[in-house]
Amino acid sequence: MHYFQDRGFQHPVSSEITPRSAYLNRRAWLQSLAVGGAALSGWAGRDAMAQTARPNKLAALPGVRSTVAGAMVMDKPTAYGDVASYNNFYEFGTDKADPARNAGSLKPRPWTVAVEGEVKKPGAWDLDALLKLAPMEERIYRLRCVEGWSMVVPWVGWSLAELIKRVEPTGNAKYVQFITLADRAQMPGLRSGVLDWPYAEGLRMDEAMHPLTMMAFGLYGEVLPNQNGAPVRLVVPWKYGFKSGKSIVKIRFVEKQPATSWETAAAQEYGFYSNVNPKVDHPRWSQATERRIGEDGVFAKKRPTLMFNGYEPQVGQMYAGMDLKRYF
Ligand SMILES: Nc1nc2c(c(=O)[nH]1)N[C@H]1C(S)=C(S)[C@@H](COP(=O)(O)O)O[C@H]1N2
Ligand SMILES: [Mo]
Repeated sequence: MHYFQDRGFQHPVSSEITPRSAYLNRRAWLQSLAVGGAALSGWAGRDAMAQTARPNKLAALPGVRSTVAGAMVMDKPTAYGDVASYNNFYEFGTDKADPARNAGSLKPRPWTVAVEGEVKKPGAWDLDALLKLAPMEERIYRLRCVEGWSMVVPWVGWSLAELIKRVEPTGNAKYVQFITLADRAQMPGLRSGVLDWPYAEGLRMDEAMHPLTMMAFGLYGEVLPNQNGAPVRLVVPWKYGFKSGKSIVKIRFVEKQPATSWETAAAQEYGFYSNVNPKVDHPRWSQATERRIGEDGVFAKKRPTLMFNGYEPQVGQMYAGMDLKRYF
């Protein structure tokens, strides 16, 4: 991946500056000059430079570099091949390789997302309307799975707040529930009883409105691979990955804290909040460190897990005064 090129005018961390990577960076830059020379002048050129190189596997879905605080982490993005082949999507099987193998049966079009509950403007949003709802942005987020691994993904989408503003929540809307597709004809994993289907997740209203909370339609400048939650998924980067429901079909605004599939399955292990927190261990394992996918050679060091997955400056205030051991 042409990673350095994507950092705009920021500098990579010093440990990553090696002669070889500097050379590769320069070569990528020269190639971009050769193919896109005209686009390099002015703002359009800057936006183009900000975008992550496409793998050319699926339809293009470009996004402009996000200006949301915290939206562009400095970590090197995980290779597309890893992002699209090491997945949790239990509707297609519980093995990491199952979603990529089985999700070909998912039909991401036509698609509608129903918005209901405590809103003044309930209704069904067609995928094409959602794609046009707000400008597409590229955001490079860390994703930390509760199992102890992490990735860095260049998503394409917009802040969920954009949709929430348009549907006008009532004063009774305190939480948002997300329901994802559960169709036995498309999803072989539904035959297993590992979770209650459909997969359900939830956020507090302020979490849902936070600019980092994202509706993602793509990654690496292309539409989402089915195994990553096509055609639209949630991404909540400071929470464990399971809060980020894939292939969303319903968004419901409610007054009471909604049930979630993982809490229903094992309430002692998976709380409603599920903020990434290295100081609150899972009952069966530590959450202090993580394995970054792509760095898993024999000599790879584990990385320390960061409070709120590194997004504490942006999200910490929402939890001020809360006992995070109790509200895990
Ligand atoms: N519908 C649905 N969404 C889901 C899951 C799932 O099994 N079903 N797994 C979650 C978990 S545990 C993680 S870590 C992330 C993984 O996203 P990725 O495969 O795109 O990396 O998706 C989340 N969203
Ligand atoms: Mo996960």
